[in-house]
Parts: sequence; structure tokens; C-alpha cells
Amino acid sequence: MSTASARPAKLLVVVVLAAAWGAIADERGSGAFPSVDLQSAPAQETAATGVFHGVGVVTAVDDARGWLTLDHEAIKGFMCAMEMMYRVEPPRLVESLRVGDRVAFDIDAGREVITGVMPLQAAKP
Ligand SMILES: [Cu+2]
Repeated sequence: MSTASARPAKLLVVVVLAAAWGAIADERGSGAFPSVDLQSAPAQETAATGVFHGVGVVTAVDDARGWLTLDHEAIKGFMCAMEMMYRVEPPRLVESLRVGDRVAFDIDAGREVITGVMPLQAAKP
């Protein structure tokens, strides 16, 4: 009886060891694992350096702190179209902006800070 009950247990140990070995192998990274790819999307955006130019519509303004939320078009070589919040330096650049304004902007890709804002079309009153 003891051999009969020991056999499944032994099999279980082998399965667990195989799973553990697989996990260790995964962590070493074969390069084919999706965990790496999942992180590469945001990493790609922050990896860009230099000043990029974008166009977007203002969806929120925090002129006290110098934050601007833009629904921006794709910025070639930097990021795809999305709505996001940016820090603006100097903060006074956002003072005259209103929600709905369409603007062109310069963004320092390495710091993800907007360093220039040029109004293109004012929000409809
Ligand atoms: Cu963005």
C-alpha cells in the first residue's frame, strides 16, 4: 500500500520541480517572453530624447501648478495619439489657455515636459 500512495506524491514532486525550473528559466529571459514586451511600450516612449512637436486639444489646465492635459495627435517617433497630462515649464505658458483650445507644442521627450505652447485655434465660445 505504501508504494501505491508514494507514487503519485513522487510524480507531484517532479511536476512541481519542472514548473519551478520553468519559472527560473523564464526569469533569465529567453527574449521571447511577453513580460519584456509588455513593458517596452511605455519604455519606448521615455527612451526618446530631444524635442518633439505635437498638436492637440486642451482638455484641462492647472495654471497654478503648470500642468496641461492634452488630447494630442500622434507625435511621430515619440508617442501615439492619446490624452495625457504634462508638466509645463515655465508654468506661465499655460496661463492664457482654455479648455478646447487647439495648440501646437514642443515637448522635451527625455523629461516629458512641455517647453513651448503655440495656440492654433481658440476654443469655441
Ligand atoms: Cu502622450
